[in-house]
Amino acid sequence: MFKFTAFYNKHEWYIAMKLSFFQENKSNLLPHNGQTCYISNFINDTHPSFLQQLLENAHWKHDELTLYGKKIITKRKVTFEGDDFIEYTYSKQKKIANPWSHEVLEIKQLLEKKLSTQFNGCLMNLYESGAVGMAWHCDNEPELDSAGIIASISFGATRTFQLKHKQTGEKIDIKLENGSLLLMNMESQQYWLHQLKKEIKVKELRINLTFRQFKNDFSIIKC
Ligand SMILES: O=C(O)CCC(=O)C(=O)O
Ligand SMILES: [Mn+2]
Repeated sequence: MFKFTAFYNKHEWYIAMKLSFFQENKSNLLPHNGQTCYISNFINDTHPSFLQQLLENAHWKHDELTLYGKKIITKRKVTFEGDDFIEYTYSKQKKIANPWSHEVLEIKQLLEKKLSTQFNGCLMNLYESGAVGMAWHCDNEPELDSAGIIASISFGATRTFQLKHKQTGEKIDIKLENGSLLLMNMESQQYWLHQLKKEIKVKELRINLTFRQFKNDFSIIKC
């Protein structure tokens, strides 16, 4: 449970303060080395059409990665939206942000209001069914603000998100439900890997929006 003591480090304070809007205290799911918090029903029933709108309107494309020198086309589809000139390179592939769509902007504004912070990019994932997942990785690219957070919103099928400590191998499972919000600070990226587990029994699709905070000096200043 969050306690507002002087012993929190910079990152813990950050998340604790960002979470102060929640009526009930939310526990950090990690035993050490970072913070990850789960909030169910962040997007409530008043927004039932988000999944359909995102499915129809976003520019979905199979993701391309370079792993061990080989180009791989994933089953997962992705799209990247963000402020002008935001670029994101992961797995040796550079993505240039598409302009914010109406739906994603609406969610971004809700998040920013609730968390009193700002996001300048959102990587979105589309998993057609439980047969599609995402392998172990961490999101610690240099263009992300090391004092920032990643805010991950889920729509559609409930899926299992797993965290694994890089040194000790400790594992934590989190069920990500429709409308939920998962917050991860950057310290957790340093010490923990995460993956979206394949679950063959799940037949429904899922869309995930990961709002990110890019460093300002990585985006070119508009003239
Ligand atoms: O789909 C998810 O919940 C995980 C997404 C993720 O880890 C990523 O986009 O980096
Ligand atoms: Mn990730």
